[in-house]
Amino acid sequence: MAPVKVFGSAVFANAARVMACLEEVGVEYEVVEVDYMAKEHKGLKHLARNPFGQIPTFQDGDIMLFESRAIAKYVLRKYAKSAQDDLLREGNPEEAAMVDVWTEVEAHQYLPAMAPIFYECVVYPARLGTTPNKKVVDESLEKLKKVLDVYEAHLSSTKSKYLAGDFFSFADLNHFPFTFHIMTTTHASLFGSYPHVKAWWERVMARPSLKKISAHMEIKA
Ligand code: GS8
Repeated sequence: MAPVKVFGSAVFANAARVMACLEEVGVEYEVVEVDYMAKEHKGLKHLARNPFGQIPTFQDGDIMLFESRAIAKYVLRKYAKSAQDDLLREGNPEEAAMVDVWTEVEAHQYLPAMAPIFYECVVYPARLGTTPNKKVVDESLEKLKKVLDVYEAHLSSTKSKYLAGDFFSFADLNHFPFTFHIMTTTHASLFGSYPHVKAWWERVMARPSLKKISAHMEIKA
């Protein structure tokens, strides 16, 4: 069977999310490079894959998908071989609900607070050679601290190893790509003020799938 294809390399955080899921379920995949600097993602060929002209897109036979979280869920639903592989915990409505809650929290609280720091301190310096806009970064750090306060309280009160319970799930994995990049900046030190969050992150990064993908994520000009 032809391997599934991910359009966009792991340099793109949202593509890294998809690849992490493929690694988790052990599916062979082909990475098709999309030349971001040449704006290939805005060209007709890529727009046919994703009308919003974004990376990643994903092909599995006749099915073409975009939106990394939707792709990732498709991969987990289609290819998880055992209940242990099922990072969505679909066999257990209560656990699945907790996975959904922390997946939504990542998308709607965590990432919006973190994304401006990611762009200012990682993407723009690498791609455009700019220095971070201090006002934008400081405002985002304040927002991120408020979000991390909630994570710290959650992890310490539940005494759970992971966000949705004592099992690694899609909710944890979703935090991987952007947090990984922030951890390459001086703002990694922020996590030192949140011992439960820091310990959770170390557990998350011990996953072989994430270690493997993280070796390919460095953003260059
Ligand atoms: C976001 C994709 C995205 O912003 C998803 O797939 O999860 N919600 C979508 N992709 C970036 C590259 S990855 O950081 C991208 O394509 N940016 C260019 C653009 O938006 O034009």
